[in-house]
Amino acid sequence: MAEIRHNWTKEEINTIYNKPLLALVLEAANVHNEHHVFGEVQISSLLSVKTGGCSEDCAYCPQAARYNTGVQVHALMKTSDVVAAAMNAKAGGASRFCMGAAWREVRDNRDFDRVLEMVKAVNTLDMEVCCTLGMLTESQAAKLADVGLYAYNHNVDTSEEHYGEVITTRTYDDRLQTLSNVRKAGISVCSGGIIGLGETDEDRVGMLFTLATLPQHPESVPINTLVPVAGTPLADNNKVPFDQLVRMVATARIVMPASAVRLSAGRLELSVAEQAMCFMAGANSIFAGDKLLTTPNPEFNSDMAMFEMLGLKPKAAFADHDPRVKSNQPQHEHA
Ligand code: SAM
Ligand code: DTB
Ligand code: SF4
Repeated sequence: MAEIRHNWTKEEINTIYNKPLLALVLEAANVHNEHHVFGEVQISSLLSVKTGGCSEDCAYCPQAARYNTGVQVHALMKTSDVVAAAMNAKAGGASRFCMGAAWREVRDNRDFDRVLEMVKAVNTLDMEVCCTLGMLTESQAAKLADVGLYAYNHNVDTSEEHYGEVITTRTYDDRLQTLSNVRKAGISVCSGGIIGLGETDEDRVGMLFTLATLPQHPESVPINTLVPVAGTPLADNNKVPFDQLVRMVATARIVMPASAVRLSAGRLELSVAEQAMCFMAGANSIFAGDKLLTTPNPEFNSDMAMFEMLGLKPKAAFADHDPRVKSNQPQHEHA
């Protein structure tokens, strides 16, 4: 079985990323088959619990207050509405429910108390509860863990070198500090990034290098393709050619063999055949439901038709803690 390594060099990752495409996919498929149940795909559902009006300047984001994107600002939702959405998602086969807030960071106030209440409530539905709320301190992470938060999403987004071209209102180190706070609290880490931000292949390799050399790999690695939104500085960026997405997915799979690789934003632009190649290359998680946070995602029924055609099966919640399931057990630390 492919060893789980934390000492990858950029050169090694670069060599993998640049292999002939089908050789790369074959290698990734083999690693995938060793570490995961082939064809099993985790379904996550996303809900924006607080939308728009964000103080940050993330150049891709429709929710940044400083760009005119037409996104309707919405204060923090009521807990009962969030629970209803989670029940709906569960009925549709989702095993993970992720609540997103357009915040720079969490503040210790009544809104945070309400998010803690939401986490507690969704937890009773026997789903993996995930949040993405911006930067967290160690004590905020501990509070989320106490109420049963399963996972926290916080993306590094791109390479350390390219980061300043995309976001200036916080640093790469701020991002890494939050990931470390989440890890310390014993919460499962979800961290990946976006392609299509104007980065080079070297930056893509650099992003995977950051993730694959963390002391423990993120359990979940979302690979988003930029959804260009009118009004944001990146609205007119070139479309990412499909083979580059496959390279990214396959390389992530090879360098982080036990992690879930999530084919995240951007699926609406992909055909079933293109998505199939991503699943072959090691993607084993998606966001389902016709909306991501503010932008559209494939219709639930068309995703189910794709699952049927490709023979994919939704993964059960908490399967990683089930000793009967092949591999992907919580990782032990290696040097
Ligand atoms: N505000 C929190 C934060 O920044 O961590 C949580 C929500 S934020 C919208 C979550 C992630 O969504 C971002 O880190 C980014 O990777 C992704 N994202 C945002 N806008 C996107 C877009 N237009 N296309 C693709 N991914 C996007
Ligand atoms: C992630 O990596 N992608 C999701 C989730 N984590 C929070 C968000 C995608 C957002 C796409 C733009 C939008 O819908 O606003
Ligand atoms: Fe705010 Fe998050 Fe959007 Fe950045 S990505 S502007 S922090 S909501």
